[in-house]
Amino acid sequence: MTTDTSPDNGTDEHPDTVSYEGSTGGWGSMRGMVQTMAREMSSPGALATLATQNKTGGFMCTSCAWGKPKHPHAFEFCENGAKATLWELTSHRCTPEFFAEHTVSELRGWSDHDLEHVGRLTHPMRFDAASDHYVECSWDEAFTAIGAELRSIDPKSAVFYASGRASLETSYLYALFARLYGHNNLPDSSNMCHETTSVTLNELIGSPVGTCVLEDFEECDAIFFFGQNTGTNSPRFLHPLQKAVERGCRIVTFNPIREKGLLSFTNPQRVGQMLTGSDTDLSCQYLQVRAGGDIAAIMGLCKYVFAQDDALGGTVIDHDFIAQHCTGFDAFRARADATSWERIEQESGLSRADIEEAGRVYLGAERVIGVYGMGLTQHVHGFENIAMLVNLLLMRGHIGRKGAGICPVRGHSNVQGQRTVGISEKPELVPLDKLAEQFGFEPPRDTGMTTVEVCEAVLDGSAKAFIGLGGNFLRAIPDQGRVEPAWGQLQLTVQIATKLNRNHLFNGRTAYLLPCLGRSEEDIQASGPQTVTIEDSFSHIHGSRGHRTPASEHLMSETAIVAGIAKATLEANPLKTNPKVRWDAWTGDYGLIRDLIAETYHEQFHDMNARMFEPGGFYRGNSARERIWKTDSGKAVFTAPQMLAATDMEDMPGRYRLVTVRSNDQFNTTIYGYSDRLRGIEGTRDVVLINPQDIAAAGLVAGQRISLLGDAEDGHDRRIDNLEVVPFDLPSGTIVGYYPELNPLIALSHHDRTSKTPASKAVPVRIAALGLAISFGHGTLSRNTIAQRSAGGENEDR
Ligand SMILES: Nc1nc2c(c(=O)[nH]1)N[C@H]1C(S)=C(S)[C@@H](COP(=O)(O)OP(=O)(O)OC[C@H]3O[C@@H](n4cnc5c(=O)[nH]c(N)nc54)[C@H](O)[C@@H]3O)O[C@H]1N2
Ligand SMILES: Nc1nc2c(c(=O)[nH]1)N[C@H]1C(S)=C(S)[C@@H](COP(=O)(O)OP(=O)(O)OC[C@H]3O[C@@H](n4cnc5c(=O)[nH]c(N)nc54)[C@H](O)[C@@H]3O)O[C@H]1N2
Ligand SMILES: [Mo]
Repeated sequence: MTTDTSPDNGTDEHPDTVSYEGSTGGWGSMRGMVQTMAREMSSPGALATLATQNKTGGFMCTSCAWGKPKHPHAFEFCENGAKATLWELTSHRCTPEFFAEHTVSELRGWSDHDLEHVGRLTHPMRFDAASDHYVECSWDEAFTAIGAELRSIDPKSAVFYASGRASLETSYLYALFARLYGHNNLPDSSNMCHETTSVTLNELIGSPVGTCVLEDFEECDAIFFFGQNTGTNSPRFLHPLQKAVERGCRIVTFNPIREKGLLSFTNPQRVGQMLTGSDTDLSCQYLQVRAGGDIAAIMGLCKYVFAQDDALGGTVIDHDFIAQHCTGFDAFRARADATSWERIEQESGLSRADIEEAGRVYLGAERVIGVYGMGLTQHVHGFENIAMLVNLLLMRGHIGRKGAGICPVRGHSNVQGQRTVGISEKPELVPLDKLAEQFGFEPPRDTGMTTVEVCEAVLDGSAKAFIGLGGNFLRAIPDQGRVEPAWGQLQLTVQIATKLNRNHLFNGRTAYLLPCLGRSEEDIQASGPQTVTIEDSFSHIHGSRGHRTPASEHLMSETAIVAGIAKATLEANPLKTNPKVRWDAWTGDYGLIRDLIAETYHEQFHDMNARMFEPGGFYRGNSARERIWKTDSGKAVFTAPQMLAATDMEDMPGRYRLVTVRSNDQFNTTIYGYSDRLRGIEGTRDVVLINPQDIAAAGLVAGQRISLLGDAEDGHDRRIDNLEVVPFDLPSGTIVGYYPELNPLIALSHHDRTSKTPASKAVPVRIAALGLAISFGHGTLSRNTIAQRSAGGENEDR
């Protein structure tokens, strides 16, 4: 299915589906922001704080990782960045009194929204299992108890998770602490997100991160966009996209959902557009690929390029570049030749004519950027998804040139940076020899656990302790229904957080909830107010300074908390202290930590303290951008994928591919509210979006309540009830619902084969309809039946 979105053909929404009439941005985004302010009763001055967001000398937004330009707009923030800040600056507080009123078991019945809405955590708390309450404790007590627990277990059974927000300074210390203590179990939210990118790009082009910088968007002629929802998840990206389109750049989008943000944009920073309600059309072609159909779609594009190259005497493909810089090209060509258009159409759900039209845009452009997000990474064959995009770009030498390149859009504001400075379970990505020399110790060399492996270790009892530096691990992972009940067997759980979330309600035998400063808040240490740094999606490093009064006088900075735990764990015996490890000094002056980072990663971070406030951030460089390929072969690698579908579940009647996505009113597991404005879904998140023909074929009706059943063939029952059927413009067989509510449907084993990133897209599920609802005495009995199968129409009970 494809839709032409050119202005003369712009009103082609499916007539009987739910959608949003406006464009992205515009007054709708203003209203979205104002609603969050009202809801959170954001503290006085919150608006003034927003004006310093993403500006030199101000603080860097805690929402997405999109680049911060050298010359920022008057308001360099978006609807969702503002929401994230206002959410942090709420005037609501989650106090010891609140915890005295509610047992932890009771709070498990609360929604994600209601838990965080209680407000900012104010005091360090210890979980008291006997009373089922959190009780106030002192920081000293917490650190001493945590240190004692950690010393009592094998370090290799401890997990130090990080959720992508904490600064480079905190992250560096956290990773150093793990290694001094004795493990590499440093999974990070990236393991559920762009780990597919880190692994694939590293193997194919010798760089774990994207090769583009912000300025490339000023020079590219075409952008090929795969599975990234810009309007919601990185709205500041809409500005460069709008400018690119206005100067003639063409955008081709592959996405099963017609996401508003990639269709049109009303720039809230342009008075003219706001007053006249006019907008800019973004995608020139919008291809509604099936979930998991991108390998096939890109194979189609490549086949078209080969055909044109043959027809035009080898002038289309950059054969010189390939000869000099690449390996694997012949095998890839052979694979493309052996792949029929028929199979490409079947697997992608797109017609050959549409793919060839996109191919003409590709060939008409001198500089092409490939952009992608979770729609490529969160698949069983996520590696091959990204590898195919690399193939497409390499064919015409679009990597390592200005205005061209590969651009994964990162999630958390410092998730890329956390990996850069050592939070990684893969020791080969960390300069361990350098750390050994710098701190005089022998770091562990064995590979640590990924997120999926942590879940397995919790299930089999081999994990003993979990520290969460931010995040909501237990809510973000797949197969929650299985992992949650096992969590209580952990000996120690520690959560460093700003707000209460579901993970905090599942505790180990010893458990602490430690409240930290947010990034917008002033962080004062022995040497005075502190700056922290973060790395954006484009490998640029920015200083960030909070100016707000902290939400409570009892908060500590993340850096101080990590150092406090480390010191209590490693220095209990004064005779064993390491003179090169100076937790108190580092906490007192973060500039000293930046000196350490600059020493460990000299080439990229030299003079970090002097450079951190450079407008636009300082660039730490990328070898692939210079066409230096740090791969095994020393070349950029073409891949001949073994499969055309990114899922390994066969199509069969009654089986659907479920895509879990974010709404416009959430940040991951933080649910701001119930308005997915840009998709026209209001008031609820308990929905399944289905194509109208599929609804009819399954014998369902719009508005009906159904259940979804996991369809992994591993013997575990997975089920979510009471979801409303919403007719939505989607490819047949692809259905959509919200993360994290639907996470219990995803089998732990359903992950990218190479990187182990959970495959939250194209999850195999079945539909069970509430059948006859029979009124019986006082209650209502209902019988569950599997819906009429789309093909055979047979019924089956479960
Ligand atoms: N406001 C806000 N901003 C955020 C976040 C947030 O929750 N809220 N989260 C942050 C984080 S951590 C991340 S990782 C990013 C996530 O940002 P995105 O990468 O945009 O992630 P998703 O919301 O999962 O949306 C994935 C997109 O891929 C499409 N898709 C699904 N399956 C396929 C497929 O098989 N093929 C193709 N081509 N497309 C597909 C979906 O329709 C959707 O448009 O955003 C970050 N920014
Ligand atoms: N089904 C499905 N599952 C997914 C995804 C999906 O698309 N579909 N996406 C995956 C992705 S891309 C990601 S990144 C993960 C996200 O997983 P996580 O990063 O673990 O989860 P978040 O929801 O971002 O974490 C929210 C919590 O972080 C804490 N927090 C907020 N700000 C701060 C701060 O400044 N410091 C500290 N210490 N804590 C803070 C708050 O207590 C808040 O409750 O989820 C993954 N799970
Ligand atoms: Mo993410």
